Amino acid sequence: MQDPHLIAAEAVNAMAAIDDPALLEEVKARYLGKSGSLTELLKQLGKLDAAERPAAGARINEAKQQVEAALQGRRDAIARRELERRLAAEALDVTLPGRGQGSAGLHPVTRTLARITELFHSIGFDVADGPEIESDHYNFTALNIPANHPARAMHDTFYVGPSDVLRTHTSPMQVRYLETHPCPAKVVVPGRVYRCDSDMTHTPMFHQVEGLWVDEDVSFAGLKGVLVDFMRAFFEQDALRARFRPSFFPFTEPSAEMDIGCVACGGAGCRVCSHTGWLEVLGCGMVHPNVLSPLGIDTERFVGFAFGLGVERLAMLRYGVNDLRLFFENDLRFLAQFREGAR
Ligand code: 2NL
Repeated sequence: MQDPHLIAAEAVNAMAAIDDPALLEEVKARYLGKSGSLTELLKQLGKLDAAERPAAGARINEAKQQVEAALQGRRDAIARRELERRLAAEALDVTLPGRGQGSAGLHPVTRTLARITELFHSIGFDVADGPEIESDHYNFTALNIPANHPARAMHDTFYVGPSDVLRTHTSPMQVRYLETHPCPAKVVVPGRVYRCDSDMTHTPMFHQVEGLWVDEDVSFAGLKGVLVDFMRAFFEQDALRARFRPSFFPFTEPSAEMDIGCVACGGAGCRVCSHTGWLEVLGCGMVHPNVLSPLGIDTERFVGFAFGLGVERLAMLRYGVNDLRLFFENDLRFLAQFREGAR
């Protein structure tokens, strides 16, 4: 019988220079596999005298252990080398300064929202906000939008339950405000609103500011004065022209839409105003008695006016942004232009 220790020495020698794990397993098979040379020796044990077997068996096992130890040593060395290679390849200098050192700023829509509410606050309007998930009672019924009104159809409204919706305007919060504040009431409600609508000029979420003034002596003339003054202050144009066209909303009567002279061309006609010289900027009207009466407000004594405007639209006009989608992409090259001081 061959000397198992010689075979082991040969195996250890053969493995010593191997770096490739697959090659290493091949060499292992040659010695320890089913028909490996040490395995073959074990099979020959039976041919020996019974007296010689224990000692021979022990020597073979010793030799196998030597080979296995060398094998494990190689496997560990290969794994260690692989780890070192990866660590070197993926080296990271954690002491380098970070890249995000630019200063942050408010989003242009946020800035516009703040500007609008500040202007109304400066003439005595309270500022309130409320839930974005509303019951159809507050979003529709309380606003004189009956059950079969087209504004309730699925294609306009995101339903989040059988009778809960993502608010389609901030008016529901104004109803809540009237429930909790005695008249006279004078409030603006800024916030996110949702409509199931998405194209070049509509996003499923946008921002609105609605205003409401209920008192004994508010009038349509007062409504016009407040809104014209607001637009002149917002666009910083003292001579900004304005006009009111008759319109319809279920919650106001009479209702109107307000146009201002185009702030891009001064009224001469351009692409921004579709060559009309006018820009539609908001909807408004005298609050419908059907909205006030159910709230216990005496409509013989109190009158209200209300308006709603889109914040993205005013932000586009003020900053000269020609694509609504820029507000939602959050590309820092766009946003950086609106940092404080960038104007
Ligand atoms: C638009 C039109 C409008 C209102 C909103 C309102 C709220 C209450 C009662 C009556 Cl609680 N009206 N809000 C009134 C007229 C128009 O918004 O085009 N918004 C973008």
